[in-house]
This record gives sequence, structure tokens and C-alpha cells, in this order.
Amino acid sequence: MQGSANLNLMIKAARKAGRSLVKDFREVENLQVSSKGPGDFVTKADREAERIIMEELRGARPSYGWLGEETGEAAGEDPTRRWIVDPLDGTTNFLHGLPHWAVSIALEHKGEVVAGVVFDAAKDELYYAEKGLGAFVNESRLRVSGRRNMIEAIFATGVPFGGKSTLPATLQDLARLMPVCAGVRRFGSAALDLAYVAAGRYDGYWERGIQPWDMAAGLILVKEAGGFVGPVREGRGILESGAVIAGNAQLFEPLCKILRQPA
Ligand code: LIP
Repeated sequence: MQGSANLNLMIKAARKAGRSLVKDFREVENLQVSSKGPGDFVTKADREAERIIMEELRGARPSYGWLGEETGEAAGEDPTRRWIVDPLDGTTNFLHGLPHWAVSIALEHKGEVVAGVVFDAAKDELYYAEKGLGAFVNESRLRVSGRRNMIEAIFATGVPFGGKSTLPATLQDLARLMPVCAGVRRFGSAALDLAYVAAGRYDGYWERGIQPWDMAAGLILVKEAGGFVGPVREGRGILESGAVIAGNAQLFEPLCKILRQPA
């Protein structure tokens, strides 16, 4: 795909941050056995990855706004555009030496995500999409799955760190959904969960209580791969509400129906 200059910039930044994280990830396993554990080391790796991304993106587009997991929000001279960045989505996996985490970078224009990159650096899978141009992983085009029957479908979900206030609702979701589908997975990275929906590996995904940077890039991957995304509570913006449902064209509505039932 012949992407825009912005998409190429995002890919360059994601690859550079990904290389730095892969180097650090190799160290993490050694640190597991130390009494202090790898906690501080991972925090540093995460911050360094965001620094790399910020240097690339803000260096090239100084007027754009910024929303990053580690550095927070900064308005830009151009109020219509902002980067939404999670340098390390799936931090807990990274910390435990599990190779399932990603760099996530989105570009928002006038409140809409118009480009997204999710880089699974440990597996060297680069997912990217741009509005109207489709979604890809490395050189291959992405398509959501074609499954039509709930009972054959696999869904993914997440429970944000510590469960917090979303745990009871998520347990209720599971009680309603698991008897009518083939299974539910919880892999620990919202960005990759959405990328896997785009790739047709999962038939759908939902999560409550997540942040805009966890999902912004993944949302456009799903849409450009022919899937649907929506908020858990209708009438609210997905990024603002922090609760998302994504699915293939046939199962998105049935999934929404189950997850939107009153408590
Ligand atoms: C993670 C999300 C994941 C959620 C985790 C966490 P982080 O993001 O992607 O879906 O269940 O608890 O919030 O913190 O690794 O960037």
C-alpha cells in the first residue's frame, strides 16, 4: 500500500521504538530472578520508547497535538490533529517475559482516527491502516473473519490492571457470552486484540475501562479490514467512554446485543 507521508512517519517511529523495546525485552527475562524484579527496568523501557516516538513524530510535525500514555496530553498549534500513542501496550505481558505486546500509534484528525500503526515487534508483525486505503499486516491485506454463527466464534476481552470497577460488569459479560460462543481469550494487549480482529483471528473483542491510547490505532485497523467498532454504551464516543466493542460484519450486532443488556 502506498501510504501517506504521515503513515510512513508513524511506521518509522513504531519500528524504531520497537527495536529499542525488543532489546530491553531480552533483558527482562534475566531480571525476573532478581529480588527487585524487572519493574523499574520496564518503566524505563516504556518511557524510552515514548521518547523515541515523540522525537520522531513531533520533530517532523511540531504543530500536531499529542496524547501519550507516559507523557500525557499537549495541545498543538494545529488543534485539528493529534498523535495518540501507547509506546508499550501489554506492559504486564512485557514485564513477565510474555512476547505479546505492541507499540501503538494513531493519528486523529478532527476527532476521527485517520491512520493507525500497531507494531508487534517480538513477532515482527507490523499492522497499519489509513482511512480509505485498507488495512495490512506487513505486506498482506487484512480482512475480518467471515464467521456468521456465534457458536463458532472466538472473542477476546481484557480486564484492566487490578480489575478495578470494571470487573463485575466483565464477569457478567462472560456469563452471558461464554455459553453461546466457542470461547473467550484474554491475551493482555488491547491494541493486539483489535489487530487480531482485523486479521480475522478473533471474530470480535470488547473491553471496559481502557484508555484512548490502548485502542485508537486498533480501531482503524478493524474498520479498514471490513469490521465494525462501537462503544459499549450507545450514544457515547468510543475513545471518551473507554469501553469498546469490535467485531466482524456478521457478528458485531449480536455481540453488541449481548454486551449492551442492562445489568
Ligand atoms: C493494557 C491494555 C489491556 C488491558 C491491560 C492494560 P497497557 O494496556 O491494552 O487490554 O487489559 O490491563 O490496560 O497498560 O499495557 O498499555
